[in-house]
Amino acid sequence: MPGVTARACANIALVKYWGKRDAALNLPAAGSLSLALAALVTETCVELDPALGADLIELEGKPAGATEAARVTTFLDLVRERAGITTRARVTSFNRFPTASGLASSASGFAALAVAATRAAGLELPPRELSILARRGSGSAARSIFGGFVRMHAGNDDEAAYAEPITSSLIDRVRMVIAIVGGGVPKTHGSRDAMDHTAATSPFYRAWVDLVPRDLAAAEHALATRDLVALGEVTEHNALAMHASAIAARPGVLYWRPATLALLAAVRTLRQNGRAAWATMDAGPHVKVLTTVDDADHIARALANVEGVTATTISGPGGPAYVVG
Ligand code: 2P0
Repeated sequence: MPGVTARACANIALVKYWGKRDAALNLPAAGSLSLALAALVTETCVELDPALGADLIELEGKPAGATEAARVTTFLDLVRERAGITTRARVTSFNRFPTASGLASSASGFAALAVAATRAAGLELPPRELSILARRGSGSAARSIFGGFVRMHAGNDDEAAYAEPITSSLIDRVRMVIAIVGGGVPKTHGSRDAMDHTAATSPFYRAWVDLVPRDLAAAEHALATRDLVALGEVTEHNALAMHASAIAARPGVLYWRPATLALLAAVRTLRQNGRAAWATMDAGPHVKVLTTVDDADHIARALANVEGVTATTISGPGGPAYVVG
């Protein structure tokens, strides 16, 4: 049987997802809002093969580790159950990310897997159904089914926790500059464990969950009114609030390195000098800067000079996940 190949873009949340209401269904505790990035693409091929006794999973050209393989097989089981089949699959996946970017992405990975695996199993799911399915693999993957700006609904059951695109003419103006912080950074906490640990132990977790709906409303208003400054302000504020809740866990979850703080300071200086620049950080030390087409080159050059930054990439908005060819 021929394989099906799909591509999906990674996304960066402007209003973050950090915490679950239900681990079994992977329901988020709150909504989120993201921008898909064209520069960060995962390509995944799924080939169903009746001769296989078990799924064969290869990531970046190497057999997947036990934990990753189990997570992919659990996801494929959902697809097989839905399609009424039991055939095992050969899965190969590559991140077409800038070299040594240090940006692993479960979002683009599970979105590409959802699209390729459903098609290989003979299912034709509409995008909303694909986003619900991708969520079961990874919460942020629900957003990577769509391009541009995307809102994820918290939902209170499986069918209500889906993503959908948000139309805004700001999409033509925005860019993201990714500043990679490298050089001997110890392995960070995986976001799945870290968000559970934050929810269980941080005195600021409840405040974080209560904050998100207000930040989502502000971000959606900014998109509707084409107000980049308002979008940027809520983006930086929301990232700092997410990290504050994580830092206050016991023990604290601290992703930042000295260069992360230097980048945050540099972004503030750029802003004081009249540039469009707002920072956001995820489950790692890297800093992503929301900016404009006009300012992106200047910002990338400025951030490349910050000590501890090993690479910078400029990305435009990405499109939806799709089957190749
Ligand atoms: C986000 N992150 O909204 C946030 C901000 C990381 C920091 O979504 O457990 O890998 O697989 O649902 O999707 C990372 O969380 O977590 C994430 P699971 P996921 O982009």
